[in-house]
Amino acid sequence: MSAKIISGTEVAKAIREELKVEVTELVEKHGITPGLVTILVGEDPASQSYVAAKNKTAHALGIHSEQVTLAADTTEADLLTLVDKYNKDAKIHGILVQLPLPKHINEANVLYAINPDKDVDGFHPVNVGKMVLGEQCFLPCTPHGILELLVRSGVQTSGAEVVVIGRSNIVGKPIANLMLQKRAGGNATVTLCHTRTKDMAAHCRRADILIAAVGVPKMVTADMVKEGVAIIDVGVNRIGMTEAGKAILAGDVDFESVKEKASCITPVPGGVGPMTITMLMKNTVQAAKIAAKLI
Ligand code: L34
Repeated sequence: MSAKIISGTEVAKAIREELKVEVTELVEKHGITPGLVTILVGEDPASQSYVAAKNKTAHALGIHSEQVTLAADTTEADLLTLVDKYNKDAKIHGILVQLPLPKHINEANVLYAINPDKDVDGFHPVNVGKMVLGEQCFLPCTPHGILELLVRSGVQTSGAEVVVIGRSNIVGKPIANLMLQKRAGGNATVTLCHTRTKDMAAHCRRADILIAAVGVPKMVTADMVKEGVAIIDVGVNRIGMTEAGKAILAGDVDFESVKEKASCITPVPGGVGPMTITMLMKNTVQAAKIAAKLI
C-alpha cells in the first residue's frame, strides 16, 4: 500500500478562502480590518522565512499586518516596551513574537507580557489554562492546524490510539491534550513519548495516528509503525543546501519508507507548516471579532 498524501497546502488553501470571505464581511459590514503584528528578534534564516510567509498570507487575506524586525542584541526591556505599545494599539488584534528568542531574553517574560486577548499564538498561560479546561480560547497554531488536517481529511480520532513524540510547549504538550478532549479531532487515547521514554518504537507501533514533533530528521522509520497508520509529520528540519542556496528540508519521519506502510501521511514541506500559518490568520480574525464583540 502506498499512503494517501494529506496536503496541508490544499487544506490551508480551502481555509484561507473561508477566511477571505470572513475578512471581507468584517470590513464591509462592520468597518473592521483585522490587524496582526509579527515581531522577530535577530536574523535566524528559518524564522525570517516563517515570519515573511505570515505577513504575505495576512496581506493576501486583507488582514492589516505590521512586521517589526529587531537586532539580535535588543534588550528584553526594549522588547517588553514594544509589546506594551501593541497591547495598547487598537488597530492590532494579534501580536506574535517569533520563537526562539536570543538566549539573553527570557521567553516567558515576553510571552506573559502579551495581552491574552491579543495572544493569537495561544502561548499565554491564561490561554494555555483555558485550552486545558476545554474553554473558548486561542488554540496554538500548529496543534490547531493538526486538528483541522485530521478532521478535514476524514481521519477518525475518536477511540484511536494516538502517539505523540515530543513534549514541547508549542506542539507536543498541547496536541496531546487537545486530542484527549471531547471535541472534533479529539476523543483519542493519547500516549506522549519523549527523550526518556523506554522503547519508543514499541509505543509507536501501537499507534493508529502517529504525530512526530521532535526536530530529528527522519527519526521515525518504517519498522517503528504499523500497517495502516495515519502519520502527521511536524518536523521541518534543514538538512542541507541546494546549489542555488535553497534549504533542503526533511521531516521527522522517513517519508519514503514509511509511506509504504501508512494509510495517509503529511509531506514536508507542504504538510503541517502551511497549516500553522493559516491558523494564525484564523486566530487573528477571531481576535478582531471578539474585540468588536461580534462573537
Ligand atoms: N511564536 N514562534 C511562534 N509561533 C509559531 O507558530 C512558531 N512556529 C514554529 C517556530 N516558532 C514559532 C512557526 O511558525 C514553527 N513555525 C513554522 C511555520 C511555518 C512553517 C514551518 C514552521 C512552514 O511554512 N514550513 C513550510 C516550509 C517553509 C520553508 O521552506 O522553510 C512547509 O511547507 O512545511
